[in-house]
Amino acid sequence: MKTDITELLGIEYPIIQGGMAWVAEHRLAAAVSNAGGLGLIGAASAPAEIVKEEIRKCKELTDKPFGVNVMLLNPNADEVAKVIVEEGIKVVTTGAGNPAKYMPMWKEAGVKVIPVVASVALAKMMERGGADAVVAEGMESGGHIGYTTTMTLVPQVVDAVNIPVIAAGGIADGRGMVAAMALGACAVQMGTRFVVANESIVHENYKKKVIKASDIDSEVTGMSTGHPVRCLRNKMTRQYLELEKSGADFMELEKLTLGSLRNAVIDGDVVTGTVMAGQIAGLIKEEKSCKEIIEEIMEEAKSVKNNISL
Ligand code: TUI
Repeated sequence: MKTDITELLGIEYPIIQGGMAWVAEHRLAAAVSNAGGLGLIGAASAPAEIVKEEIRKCKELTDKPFGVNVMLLNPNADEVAKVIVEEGIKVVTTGAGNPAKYMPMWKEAGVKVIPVVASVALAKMMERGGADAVVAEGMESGGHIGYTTTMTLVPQVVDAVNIPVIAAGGIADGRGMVAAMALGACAVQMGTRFVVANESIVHENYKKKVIKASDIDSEVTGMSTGHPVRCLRNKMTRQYLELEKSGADFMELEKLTLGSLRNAVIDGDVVTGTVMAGQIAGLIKEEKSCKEIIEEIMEEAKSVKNNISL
């Protein structure tokens, strides 16, 4: 299947893996890339040295293109941005901020830059700054989110920019892919679906919680502090939301979630840890390999497309 994104990135299928903190490490990224999509290493809050190691390990597992996601709240983002150039990475996605200050360095090095945006305004700004494409991420997504749904954000971003748009948020199967393409996207980015992949190093408890989740099992914490984060409901979210309602200050809320994503992903603490996942978790019923996930989505997308009669 050829789209502007498969051509731009030199990949077989228009499917990109989200750059999820703690989850998107070299094994998952290599598996997605080997299956014909674009795998990403999520730099999250890691020091640049660790990101460099992850990149090198990924290169050992695949000779297909893969990218790095830079989380712009990372205090080590400046060093990570340089490692990307030094290691000859060809594709970067960014999240949780505006990557303008790294754009000249990356563009000069020939890196394809694809910022994740949650608004039309940022999409337009990124296009002016030289972005090669944007990921329009709706608030159905897991993790740090914006305020607009995928259904409303994607067509508005498509109309506002002249670069390829990748849809993210609430997509986990072929129906979602076709719907995103009907809105004008030329690829999809998926996070939650790949959390529950065989090659994902996420703790069993976390995977089981995603599989057990229904459509209404996620919550958004941090609306009051301007840092909305979607995760599955548990003791932590109940405490957090109660504290938020009672007007607790930012530091008190931060204390509750410090290290809590790592605790959930690595140690399997799904009770007091942060279990980031999108609203589409309810659709995910079993663990599969990245190859099976991607092939099934492509097959389903083809048959859905052929069955639409207008
Ligand atoms: O970045 C993400 N998702 C993430 S990052 C992350 S790690 C984290 N954990 C807790 C708190 C904060 C971060 C977990 N999930 N998605 C891409 C994304 N970017 N969603 C929303 C945005 C965004 C939001 C505001 C992008 C830009 C922005 O403001 C732009 C500006 O001008 O600063």
